[in-house]
Amino acid sequence: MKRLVTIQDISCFGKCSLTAALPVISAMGVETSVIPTAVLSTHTGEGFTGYTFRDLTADIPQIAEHWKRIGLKFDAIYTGYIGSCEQVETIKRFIDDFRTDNTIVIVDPVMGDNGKMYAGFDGKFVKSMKTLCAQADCILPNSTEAALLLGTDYKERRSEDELRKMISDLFSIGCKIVVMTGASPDPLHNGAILGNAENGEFYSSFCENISGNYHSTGDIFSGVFSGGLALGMDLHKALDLSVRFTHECIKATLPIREEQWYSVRFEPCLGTLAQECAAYNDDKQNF
Ligand code: PXL
Repeated sequence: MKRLVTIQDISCFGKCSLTAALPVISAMGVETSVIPTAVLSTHTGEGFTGYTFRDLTADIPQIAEHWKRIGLKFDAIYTGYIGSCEQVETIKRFIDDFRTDNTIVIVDPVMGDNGKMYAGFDGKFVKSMKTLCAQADCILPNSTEAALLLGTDYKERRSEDELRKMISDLFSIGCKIVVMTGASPDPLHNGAILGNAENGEFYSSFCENISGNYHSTGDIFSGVFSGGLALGMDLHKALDLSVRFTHECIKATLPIREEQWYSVRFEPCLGTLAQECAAYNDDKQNF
């Protein structure tokens, strides 16, 4: 069984970060370990104010020390929301300690959406996040985060060529694979574009666009993509699966959009995801 560790906060209410990544990646048949970076009463996105925030940075080296003593190894390390520059440095050390030649490191540089930074982040944090991205095999920014990492202006819509250019510019940070999430080059389509610096290839995967902003879709997308890579899927398959699953979650949310304004209803979609990944695993074992 493949094993992944995901490092991100636990927002007790709001179905994002760990409370989304853990069920999704587990459903894919990947053993999922977690390092909670902070405990928040809710996520910090639009609609919530007055949330609590308990920083767990000091626990991370202690967890790492214990895991080293018991010899834990991971096929994938996937980082999401990180609360401070200091925490970024601690996580970089964790990656240095646990990365092997067979570990894939995926960094979702969670910093904002829809042209706005999430509460509590600033330019210093962007610089710090860039240094974490430099350690990754693969980064998954949305277009807001890509603009922050590149120091360019956010634009609501960019053509596919413009998005590819941004991806190529992001290679200079040092990671081989860049996946631009929430890519919507025209009003009818939404999905993701992957660029591979090693072979110069671009690959796009789109679904029909559903208008509106849906919180937590970035975390769900990154969870499925990371789980897929941990299972050994090729980049195209992992990208197609992530785009399709995220789209299904948004579709499942539409009938209860008013009450689920803070996230998406991924729960009814987990069964199909589990079946698809089990079929992928069985098929792979036949070769
Ligand atoms: O979904 C990304 C995310 C994760 N964790 C926390 C957040 C957000 C986005 O708002 O606030 C705490």
